[in-house]
Amino acid sequence: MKYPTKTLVALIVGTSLIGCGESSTNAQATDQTMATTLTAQDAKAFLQQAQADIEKIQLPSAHAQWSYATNINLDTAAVAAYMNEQYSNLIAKLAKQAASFNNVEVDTDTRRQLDLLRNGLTMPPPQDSAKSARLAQISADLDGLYGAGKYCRNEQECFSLVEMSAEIATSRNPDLLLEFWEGWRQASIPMKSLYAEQVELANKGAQEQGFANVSELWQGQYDMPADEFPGELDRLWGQVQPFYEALHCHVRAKLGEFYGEDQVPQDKPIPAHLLGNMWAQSWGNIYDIVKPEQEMQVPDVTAALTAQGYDEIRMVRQAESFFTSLGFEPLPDTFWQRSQFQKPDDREVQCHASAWDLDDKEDLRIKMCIQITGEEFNTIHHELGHNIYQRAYQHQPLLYRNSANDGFHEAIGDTIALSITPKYLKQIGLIDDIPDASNDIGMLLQIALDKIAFIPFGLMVDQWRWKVFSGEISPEKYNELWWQLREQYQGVAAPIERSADAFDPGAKYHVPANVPYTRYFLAHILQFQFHKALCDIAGDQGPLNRCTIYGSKEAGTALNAMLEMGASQPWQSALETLTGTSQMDASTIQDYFAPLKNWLDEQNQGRQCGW
Ligand code: X8Z
Ligand code: ZN
Repeated sequence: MKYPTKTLVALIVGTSLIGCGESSTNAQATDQTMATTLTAQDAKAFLQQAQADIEKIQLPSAHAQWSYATNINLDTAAVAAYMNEQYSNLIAKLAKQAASFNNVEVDTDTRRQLDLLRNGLTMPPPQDSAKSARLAQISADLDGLYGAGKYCRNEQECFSLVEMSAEIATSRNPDLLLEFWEGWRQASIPMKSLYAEQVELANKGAQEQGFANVSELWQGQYDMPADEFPGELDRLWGQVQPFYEALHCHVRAKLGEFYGEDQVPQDKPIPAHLLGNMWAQSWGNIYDIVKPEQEMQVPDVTAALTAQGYDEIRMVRQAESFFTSLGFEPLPDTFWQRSQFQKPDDREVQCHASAWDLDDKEDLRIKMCIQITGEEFNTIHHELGHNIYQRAYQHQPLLYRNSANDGFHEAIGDTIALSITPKYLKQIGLIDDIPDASNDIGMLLQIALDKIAFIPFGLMVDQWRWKVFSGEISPEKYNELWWQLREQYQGVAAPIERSADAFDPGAKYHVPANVPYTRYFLAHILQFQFHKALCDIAGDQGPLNRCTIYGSKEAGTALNAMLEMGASQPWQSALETLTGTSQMDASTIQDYFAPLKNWLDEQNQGRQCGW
C-alpha cells in the first residue's frame, strides 16, 4: 500500500519484521509487559523500544515491497511475502503487548501511541506460524495476480489493464467496451478462493488481538467509537446524495440518447461498461457524451499536454513545481533516479499508482505507468501529495508518522489538483485564454463527473468488505453482494450476467491489495474543505472552481502546519488547524457545485430519475 509503504497502515499489507526471531531489545520489551504491575513509566519504555524494533525492520521490508511491485516474479514474491510476514508478526506481537497497558493510567500522548499500535495492522496475522506464513503468501499472490493480470482475446493478442483502461476511456464502440470490461474480470476469478481463505486467517488474527473481526479493526481507526463511524459516513453521503442522483439522471439520459434506450434503459441502473472507466468510478472521460448542448469552452488538458510535447518526467516536474510554489522543498535527486514513471517492457509490474517513503528521511518515490493525459496529470499530483505529507511528518515519533486519518493522506494531492484551474493552466502556458463565466457549467460538469460520480463508489467498496469480514456474507454470495451494493449506491449494473465463479471485487486493485477504501470517500469530502480553506488563506475572492492557490506561500505554510502534525493529534484537531472546523462536512461540495446542481435540475425536468 503504498502510500506510506512503511507506515503502520501499510504494514498491514505491506511489510513485516524479523519473524519471531527476537532481538535482545525485543525480549526486553516482552519482559516488561509480563511484569505483574505495569506503570506509566513501563508504558513509555515499552513504546520507545517498540518503535526502535519497528524501525529496524521497516527499511528492508520497504525495499522488499518495492522490488516486488516493480518486478513481479517468483523470487521477489517470496522475499516480499517473507518480509511481510516478519513485519506483521512483530506488529501483532507489539499490539498485544500494548493492550496489556489498557488499564494502566497513562498520559494522553502515551495512550494515543499505545492505541495506534494496537490498531496498526490492516490484516493481522494469527499467532500460529503456519497460518501467518500462509496469510503473507496469499497477500503476495493476490497482489501478483492483479499486477500481472491481463486479458487475452486469443493466443496472439493480449491486453494489459493500462491498455484496456485507455480504450475504455476513449472508445465509443459498445462491443469493444464490453469485451474489455468482461475480459479484465477474468483475471480476478482465480482470486476468489484465496480471498476467502485470507478472510478467515485475518479474522483469526483480529480475534487474537481482541477484535470481533477485521471490520471492527478497520472501523476503529477514526478517533471515534468504531460503531459510530458507519453512521458518520451515512451522514456525509446524505449531504451529497441528491446531487449525485441529479448527475446520474442526466448522464443516463445522455447515454440513452447516444447508445439507444434499449442499451441504456431509462428506469434502471446504468450499464457499467459505458462510463469511461474500468470500474465506472469516475466518469470524466465521457464528458463529450453528456456535455451541455450549448457550446462550452472546457480546457482539454490531455490535448494541451500532447500538443506541447510533454513526456512523463515533464509532467512530474510540472506537478513538483506546484508544490515548490507553495514553499515546499523540491523532491530529492534520488526521487528522480529511483521512481518508476513508465511501464517497463521487460517485466511485470504493479502499475497501480502509489507513493513511497522508504526510510522516513529522503528516499521518496512514486511508482506509476504514466499515460500522457489530464487524468494522469491529476494522479501525479495525488501521488506527490502523499510524498509531501510523508516528508512533513517525518520528524514525528514513528507511531505518529502517518496522516491524521487515512482520508487526509488521500486528500492532499487531490486538493492541489483542484487548483489546476484555467487560471493556473494559463500561468504555466498549457492554455492561451481563460474561458469566461458563461463556460462554468461545462467546467463544473467535467469536475463533477470525476469527483461526485466517485463518491458512492468510494463508499460501497468497504460496505462490501465490512460485510465480508464480519462474516455476514459467505464466499458464494461475494459477487452477488458486490453488485447489490453497486446498484444501491451508484445506480450502476453489470452489463452482462455474472457467472458463478466471477469475483468482480478482485478486479479492483484495493481488494486484492487489501487497501481500505473508505479513505477515498473521506478524501473526496475533505479535499473540498481543504481547497476552500486554502483559497481563503491565499486571498482568492472568486468562485471556488476558479481559485488556484499556485504560488501562495501563505497557503503553503497553513497546509504544512497541518501536515507536519502527522497523526500526533486526533484528526478533528488537524482538520481544525487548517479549516477552523472539527467536522467533516460536504456543504463545501454543495457550495462549489451549486450552479451545476441548478442546471442539472433544469435538464432533468420531465425525466424520470432514480433506478
Ligand atoms: O488508488 C488511488 C491512488 C493511489 S492511493 C491512485 N486512488 C483510488 C483509485 O484509483 O481507485 C485515487 C482515487 C481513488
Ligand atoms: Zn493515494
